[in-house]
Amino acid sequence: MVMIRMSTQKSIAILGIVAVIALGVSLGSLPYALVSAQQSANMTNSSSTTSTNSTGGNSVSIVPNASTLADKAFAPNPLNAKVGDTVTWTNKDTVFHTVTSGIGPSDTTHGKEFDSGLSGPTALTTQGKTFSHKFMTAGEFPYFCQLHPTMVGKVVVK
Ligand SMILES: [Cu+2]
Repeated sequence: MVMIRMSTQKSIAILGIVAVIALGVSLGSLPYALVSAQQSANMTNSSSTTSTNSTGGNSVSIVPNASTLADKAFAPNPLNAKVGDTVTWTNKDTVFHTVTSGIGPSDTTHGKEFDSGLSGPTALTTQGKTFSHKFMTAGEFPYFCQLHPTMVGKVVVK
């Protein structure tokens, strides 16, 4: 009886070990499955990001009739960029606009980060004029038009 019980315990122990090994194998393959799933998800993300960048670059348009379009005045909005990227805005409207950092005229630091200005060589006075700014730090950079402060946009730098 003792021997039988021993062997039963042994076989239970062996079964247990087999079960642990089987579990280990299945658990071991689970992380691999998750990692490969994440990798393929990342690859999908990065390829879609790449295609967005290759078509849009770091260019923002001030669209026609921008003064009436609020957060649709700038396209794309928000613009996603990387640290060190230069973003170029092109005035595709027929009237004078500005690209001025800050959330609006009441923002006491408006224009500190960047400002195409109300005069000077970078002023977006007419159709086709461009203004560029290089972003050296990560963060969210809201901007607006000084002439039509309802025009708002944002650059997100990562
Ligand atoms: Cu404007």
